[in-house]
Amino acid sequence: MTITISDLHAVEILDSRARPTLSVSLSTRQGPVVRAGVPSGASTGSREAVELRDGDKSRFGGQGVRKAVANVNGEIASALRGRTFSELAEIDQQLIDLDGTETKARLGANAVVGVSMAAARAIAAIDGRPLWKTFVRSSTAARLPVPHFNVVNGGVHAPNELDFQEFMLAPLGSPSEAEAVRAGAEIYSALKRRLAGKGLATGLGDEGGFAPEIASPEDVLGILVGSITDAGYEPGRNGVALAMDPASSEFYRDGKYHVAGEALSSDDMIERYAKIIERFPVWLLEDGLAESDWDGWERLTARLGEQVEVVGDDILCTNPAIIREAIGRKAGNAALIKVNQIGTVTEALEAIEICQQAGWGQFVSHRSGETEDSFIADLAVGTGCGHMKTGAPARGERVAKYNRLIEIEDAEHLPYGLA
Ligand code: 2PG
Ligand code: MG
Repeated sequence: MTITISDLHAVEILDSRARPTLSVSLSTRQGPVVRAGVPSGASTGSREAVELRDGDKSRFGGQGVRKAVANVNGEIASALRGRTFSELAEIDQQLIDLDGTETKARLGANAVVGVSMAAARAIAAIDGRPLWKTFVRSSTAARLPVPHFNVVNGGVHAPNELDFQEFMLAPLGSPSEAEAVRAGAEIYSALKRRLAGKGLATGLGDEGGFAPEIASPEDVLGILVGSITDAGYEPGRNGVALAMDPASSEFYRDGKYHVAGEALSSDDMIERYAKIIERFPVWLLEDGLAESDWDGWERLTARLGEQVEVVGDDILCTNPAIIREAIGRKAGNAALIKVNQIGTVTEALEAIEICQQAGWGQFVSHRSGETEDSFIADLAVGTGCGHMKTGAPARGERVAKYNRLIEIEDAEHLPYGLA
């Protein structure tokens, strides 16, 4: 395979939060013309690749991305136009070299990742293969991931009093992707009825989950278990389990975790999680502790790592070097994988591979600000990572990814779930 880039063109579009982002179109001399939409986070890690925003307060409150767009249409297009490459890694290396910073801040990680995603898609199109097949390596088989539906939103994703950011349904026991999505949708509806029945608001947060005024995480988990049962499913690993992303960096201040009016130490938090895991069928805990609390992460993993998947998001930032350090320190046993957090598809694939070699989990993720691009569904399938989160089974930008998984399953029979 060779790919010759004949043109690149970006335009400023909207993400799901009414904030500007980029749509990047890439044309090739081989024929295919493809497009990619760039996601954007709200609860970001401090070591993430850096988005370029205009800062011009007269447009979108300073959030415009015209500079990033101009970088794609100008400098990046000039560097890549007419060039022939034999693989994605070569294109991504060009982008990294061209930017020249650690964090992709000069050209903008939002500009760079859009080009990288489009290039991956173009290569698949030239090969005449579905995108997911280009991510399959000989060492890992493709699998359909367990979808993790974020059905209750708090933290910086919703204006309610709930400090924990995400409460997810994980249909680990479903027989197929389509049945897993059905379970997510049916339980989502049951949850809406249960919340309404309690007189709680059923308005939505940024990822399409409900944003009720509930302060206690344990109360939310209780309602979720009830909703799973209401919808006729079995709570637990043989049926539908639960997962949480407290995104605790957001409520960590002065060495304490501020949850529902209490100020807790790292060890208090760990014991709180231990009790939660005893009471509720939680199988995965992401960002249980803050990104700066490395010693806490080591203790959390030692205490609970046998019982649950301990996923690092803000602390790891999909960064291969940081993931290697965390593996060495036994700080966590899985990494969240967000392509825009590191800035190129190749580096995200490297992060996944490092985890696979270390026996760590890899949890592919959307961002809270999304477009209708379903790229991550293919990434999750092809890498065989086994599980993926992309919000509630509602709202077009979330559903686009779940629907893509169903379409992949329909086209080719692949095993479902964690290996
Ligand atoms: C997270 C993500 C995605 P954001 O914390 O895991 O759910 O949120 O995109 O705002 O970082
Ligand atoms: Mg997170």
